[in-house]
Amino acid sequence: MRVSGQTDRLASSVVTPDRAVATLTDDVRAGLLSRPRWLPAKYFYDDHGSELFEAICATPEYYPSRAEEALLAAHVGSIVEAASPDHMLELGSGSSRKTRHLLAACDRLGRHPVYWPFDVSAQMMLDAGADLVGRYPWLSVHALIGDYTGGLGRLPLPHSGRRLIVFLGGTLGNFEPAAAIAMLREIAALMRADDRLLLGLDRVKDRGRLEAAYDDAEGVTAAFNRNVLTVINRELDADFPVADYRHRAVFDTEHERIEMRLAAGHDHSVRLGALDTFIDMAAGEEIVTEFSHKFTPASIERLLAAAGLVATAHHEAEGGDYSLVVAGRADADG
Ligand code: SAH
Ligand code: AVI
Repeated sequence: MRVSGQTDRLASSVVTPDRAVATLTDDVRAGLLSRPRWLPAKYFYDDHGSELFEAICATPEYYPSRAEEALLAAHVGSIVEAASPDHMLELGSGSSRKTRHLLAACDRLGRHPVYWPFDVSAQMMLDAGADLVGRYPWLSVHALIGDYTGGLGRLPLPHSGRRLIVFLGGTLGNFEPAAAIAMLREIAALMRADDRLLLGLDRVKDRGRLEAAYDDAEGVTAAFNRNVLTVINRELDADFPVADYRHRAVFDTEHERIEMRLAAGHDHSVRLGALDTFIDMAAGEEIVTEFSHKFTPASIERLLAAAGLVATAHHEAEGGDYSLVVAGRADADG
């Protein structure tokens, strides 16, 4: 792995999971050999997929990233003041681009937390860490490489000091409802009375805008979606005809989620070399590749409550497009 511009202020460690995490082989066996066929969304994020996600954020249709950044820019002072962090842990930090607002506000307010990004996409995270230590001479970055679905119980954060846990981008929406609550409970378990969670969540809105955000005219999201098949071809000696799969993004009103799918363009058989098997795909047959849940103020409150958390501030984008929520433990005094 390339670590550009490494200084003594940029360290990294591989996170030891609390519990066994399924391998790509396990997931492909469970997801592609069953009906409906599915794949976990985390496999989008190889180096190329991480770059494609950044390109999605720049498309005119993908409003969530801009909406979240605008909310951060507007409210970052009060968020940092309330949290007064000594340690900032960010789940699914990616390029850490929006995190700069938080770090700049920390600097303005004379708080100099250690930054702990945690991501499965190591190269993107290390490049981001190198950039951040270059920007902020006071900053120490400790990058945590791993899969956060393996648990948060063994992170090497020191016990003392106030924590701000950051989970941006609406990424919690990529969890199914029960898993989202379980994840928030694990986050709550890391928090003491004064600690804060900063959570970005996308909101339910009209189907047209939602589906366009996940099917941009330039085809960047389509390329991101198909990239998961390229990952499987490379890692599992498979031969998906990647270009022949059609990208689909459908809003499911009942479950309040966008479903991304890949539809086979024609009848074909796919070799899964590492699993020593084949699957037969019929023309039009779909693989579900991602859920992206959308929320309402009421569903956000319920989600937090189910995890023992309560909102201490809720910043909403104009028209209710997006929510940036600051939360603390519900059992904290005051
Ligand atoms: N927070 C950034 C990036 C969001 S994209 C933003 O708001 O722009 C989602 C990020 O979560 C990616 O960087 C991806 O690599 C990471 N990710 C997805 N699943 C993960 C997992 N299971 N464990 C750790 N990181 C994961
Ligand atoms: C990272 N995650 C919140 C994005 C989302 O909107 O669900 C991933 C994404 N998928 C397609 N476009 C963006």
